[in-house]
Amino acid sequence: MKNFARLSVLSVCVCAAACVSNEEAGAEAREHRSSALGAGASHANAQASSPRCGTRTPSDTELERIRQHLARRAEAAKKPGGGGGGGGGGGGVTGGTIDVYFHVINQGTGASNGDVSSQQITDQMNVLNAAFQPWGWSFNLVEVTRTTHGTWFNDCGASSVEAEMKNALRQGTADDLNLYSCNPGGGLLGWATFPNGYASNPKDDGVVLLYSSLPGGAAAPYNLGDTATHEVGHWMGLYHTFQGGCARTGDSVSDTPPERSAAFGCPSGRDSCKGAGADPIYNFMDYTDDACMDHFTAGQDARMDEMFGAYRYGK
Ligand SMILES: [Ca+2]
Ligand SMILES: [Ca+2]
Ligand SMILES: [Ca+2]
Ligand SMILES: [Zn+2]
Repeated sequence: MKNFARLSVLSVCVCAAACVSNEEAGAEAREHRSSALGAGASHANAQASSPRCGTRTPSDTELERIRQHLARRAEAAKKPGGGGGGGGGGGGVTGGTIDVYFHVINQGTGASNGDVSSQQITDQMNVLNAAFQPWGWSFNLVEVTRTTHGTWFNDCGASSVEAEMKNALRQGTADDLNLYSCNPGGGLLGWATFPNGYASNPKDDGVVLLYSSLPGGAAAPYNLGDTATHEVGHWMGLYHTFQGGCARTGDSVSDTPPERSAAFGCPSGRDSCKGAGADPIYNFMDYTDDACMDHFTAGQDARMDEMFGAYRYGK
């Protein structure tokens, strides 16, 4: 069961929207392939000497394509008579309940082998809900799967293994969240796919987490569950607050001040770009410690709502 809060004023011509999405899907597929080749293995983040997050950095071309798609939707929603029906998933949403499938991959019994406890999963869901509920989104755990598979557990960071694992386990459609916990290695805490990637590769859609990043895990200072918050932020359509450095476009969100590079620890008062205020080190989309990051902004909420409506809702 899903309940999504719809924007009643938002709606688009179903035909036009369908044509646009098909065109976009092809483009995203090409993009994904070329960026994967460029990166060498799997989800390497070109920007990061740091390991925290392996989510790929979208290219300027991809960002521009998304910007145009969102602008067309916003324009279509303003047209009188554009409010009818809303079939085909063309409507806008401001929040809702997202069904979650949690896939625990382990190499045996016990937390040290990746067999995280039900309590940790419950705590993780609570962390996600606390972070997103102020902005209208909640997460409903519908199923936990547990798989003992040494290769999936230890090599989930390799794209061929990741694909095999996801092809076997992923459930639901574009507006359902699949989380995988495993041990990707290389210091990676997790990575996510973006909403606009769903159409070209639905089985790849989801979030992969280092098992010990769950609340109570061993990955201190990243063991309060905010790796999942951060990665689900990507899954909802957000980028790193340091994306693009000090450039004005940055993370495509206007109320997160730009920052030159990722922040680590909790460097209070850091201000790495001229103007626009101090760096957003307390934001969930930076690289700071779990204990440091504590919020999304209204601008990020608007971005999540737009991205979810455009690429996930009803898809
Ligand atoms: Ca919202
Ligand atoms: Ca920004
Ligand atoms: Ca600044
Ligand atoms: Zn990230």
